Amino acid sequence: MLYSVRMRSAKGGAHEAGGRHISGAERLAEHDEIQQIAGEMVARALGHSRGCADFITITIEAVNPKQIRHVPLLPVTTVDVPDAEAGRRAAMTVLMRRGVSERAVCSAMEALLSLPDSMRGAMLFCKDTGKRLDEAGQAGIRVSRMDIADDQDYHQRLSGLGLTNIHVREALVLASKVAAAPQVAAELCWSDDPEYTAGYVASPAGYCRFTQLKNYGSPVGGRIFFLRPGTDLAALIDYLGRQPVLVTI
Ligand code: PML
Ligand code: MG
Repeated sequence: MLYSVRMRSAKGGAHEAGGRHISGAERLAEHDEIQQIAGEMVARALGHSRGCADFITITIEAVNPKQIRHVPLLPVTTVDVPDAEAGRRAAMTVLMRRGVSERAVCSAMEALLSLPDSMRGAMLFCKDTGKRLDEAGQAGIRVSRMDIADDQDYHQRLSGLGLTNIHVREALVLASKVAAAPQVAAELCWSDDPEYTAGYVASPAGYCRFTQLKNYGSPVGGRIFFLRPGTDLAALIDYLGRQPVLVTI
């Protein structure tokens, strides 16, 4: 039996009460891993570079094994860029190659760059018009209930690419779940951790990292999913948040 172990934390009270988002985490754990994983999540929320959380919620919930879906791990490439502006230009090119219109790419960049602070979830944009489609406001749409199927293999794979940090570990699993949704043409993300400047464009074609998509020291990052026109939003939001997914190598 696997359990969804998930955490979200904020400072200044709960998210719903106006607290500032600090961090979130998602795992699918075996019974005897739950305590350790939950403990690590609490430690992260209390020692985060975005601030020390004063509201932490951990949810632990059994997952019906029959409901688990397997999706493939996206192949990873890294593009070294000299600064964030160059990174964003390169990311725009990749997004357009993935079928996102120039208008939508520009409106997404503007939306991320003008965020007053990071959101805990993602924004959903139409890949053609560049209009925001969800009504989740500053909370955004959370991607939940996913993990890698084989942790050791994953660690080896990432280490072989020189990628050992927790940001990649988590983001690549999330992006693999998102890219497996047929309604999603592509994703754009950069980190909200002030000391982490990297970000990526993901699609079924792969996870393309850029070493810099924002300036060092900025606590503002986020995610945008570009949807195909005609997407059933409720079905997609249900998949993203509720469908348990194991990512396989
Ligand atoms: C995050 O901090 O949660 C997002 C990280 C995005 C980039 C991860 C990577 O280096 O590939
Ligand atoms: Mg973060």
